[in-house]
Amino acid sequence: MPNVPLTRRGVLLVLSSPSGAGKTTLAKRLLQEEAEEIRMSVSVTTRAPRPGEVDGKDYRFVSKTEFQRMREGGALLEWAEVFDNFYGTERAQVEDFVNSGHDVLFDIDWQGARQLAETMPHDLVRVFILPPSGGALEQRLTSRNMDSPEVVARRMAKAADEISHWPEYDYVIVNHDVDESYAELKAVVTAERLRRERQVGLSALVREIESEL
Ligand SMILES: Nc1nc2c(ncn2[C@@H]2O[C@H](COP(=O)(O)OP(=O)(O)O)[C@@H](O)[C@H]2O)c(=O)[nH]1
Ligand SMILES: [Mg+2]
Repeated sequence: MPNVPLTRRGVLLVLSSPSGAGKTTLAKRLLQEEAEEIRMSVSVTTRAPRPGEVDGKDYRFVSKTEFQRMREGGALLEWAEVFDNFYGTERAQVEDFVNSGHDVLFDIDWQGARQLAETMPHDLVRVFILPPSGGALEQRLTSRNMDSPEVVARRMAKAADEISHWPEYDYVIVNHDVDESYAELKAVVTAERLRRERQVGLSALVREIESEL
């Protein structure tokens, strides 16, 4: 009987979208359903926590001084400035997840996706979530009711900028319906896990199969 452990190289899955397109909902659901296989990259940020956000779970909230220290010390795999706040991905966290055989999910913007494409092109899978329309996006941003009208207006302006980067992604999901979009996201993850070059245990399995023929 072939008894080769089928190890595979984890996928670095980047989900980007304009604020309010449904990315966080899709990410949370994927993490819940795939809790064994996927880990969330919890970013560090200098922005203030929103009501309900938990330090260490939604973000690791740090001061600007601390962020700068991390950036200068090379602790960040990528970082970006968004709305006068800094956001970044801790290198050590990602390495731990990958080394323990997990896929890693990133909720980061186009600037982060671009940096990861330079440093880890073979592991990266980029998915962009589009809203079905501009009106739908505005409605989601307003009804969320967590931000002041000024902040909502700024986020709408920023949305146009974020959307302009859609051609830099490998997959695009138009979020008409969250269940449908989720099924599409799962299909992407399943297919990407099956890519030959990620299935690093395959040659050993094939050798064993061949030896039995
Ligand atoms: N490059 C980069 N972008 C990030 C990181 N963490 C969060 N972001 C992005 O920063 C933007 C603002 O995030 P946030 O303040 O949580 O507001 P949101 O737009 O409602 O999700 C979103 O596009 C996030 O995807 C990070 O570590 N790196
Ligand atoms: Mg978000």
